[in-house]
Amino acid sequence: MTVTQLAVQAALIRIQIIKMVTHAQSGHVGGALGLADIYTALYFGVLRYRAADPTWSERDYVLVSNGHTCPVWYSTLAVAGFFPKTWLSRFRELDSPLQGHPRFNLSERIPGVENTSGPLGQGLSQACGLALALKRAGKTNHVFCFLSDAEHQEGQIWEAYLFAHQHQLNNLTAIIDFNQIQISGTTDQVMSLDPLPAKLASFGWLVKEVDGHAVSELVAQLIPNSTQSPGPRAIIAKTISGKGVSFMEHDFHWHGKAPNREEAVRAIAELQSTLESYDF
Ligand SMILES: Cc1ncc(C[n+]2csc(CCOP(=O)(O)OP(=O)(O)O)c2C)c(N)n1
Ligand SMILES: [Mg+2]
Repeated sequence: MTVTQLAVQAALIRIQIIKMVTHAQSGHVGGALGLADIYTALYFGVLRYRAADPTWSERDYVLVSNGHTCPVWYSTLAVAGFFPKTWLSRFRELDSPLQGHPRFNLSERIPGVENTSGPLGQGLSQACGLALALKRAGKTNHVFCFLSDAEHQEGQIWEAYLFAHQHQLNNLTAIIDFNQIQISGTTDQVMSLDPLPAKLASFGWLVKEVDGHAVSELVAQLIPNSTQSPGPRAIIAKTISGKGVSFMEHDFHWHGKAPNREEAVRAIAELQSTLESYDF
């Protein structure tokens, strides 16, 4: 895909996020909107997968630790063809496959969803186990794990960083949504993570800091083995929560609030106007 096509895809995903959370009248828009460019770069420029065969043995894996941001995951999976877009309108309904936090069940798989998430702090441990198993089996699948910044305030994350370094998991990439907000304020107000890059480097990880909205740069940085790292990689993506909707950007109050109808109409109009700015 060209850079313009990727940007258009990201805008369409953002519109879908607004629609599904508004329809459900609950869910998390801030982090989801902020992550749309990274999900787009990953799924349409980097990952190996077959949407029609989601358990293809050679696929790369995406695990999500910050499960509350799943509107962006579900929207991306639908656009990529893992399941019909009609599923999105049942987001958070009782018995819908698309719950407010993703669930993984071997006997009832949701195409493209590889882990259960919601309780923050656990996803990197899940990803470490998977990456170690793949490595020991001599497989070349790569494991990507999305994390939020605020979940770095939990101890289990740091245990996983130690583990991945110990086992030199060079088939593992952590993508950190560094939006500097959390449920009740900024990360600096609640419990500062600074200096996060130096902390991760001191744990033996290769650290890259990227602009989480520069799609082509993201594609280049996310490609596995582009860095020839002997161990695990962390991509710290500087993002803007609520990106693309002016009245949601940088505002932690939109971490987990559903727009009302009038706000949704305004948000979608803004996102559509960015679409019109692209020269096709
Ligand atoms: C273990 C655990 N504690 C608390 C919560 C409730 N909770 C949901 S999101 C969140 C923090 C949000 O900050 P961040 O993870 O950075 O997400 P963002 O708002 O940037 O999307 C919290 C405390 C949770 N999901 N899991
Ligand atoms: Mg955050």
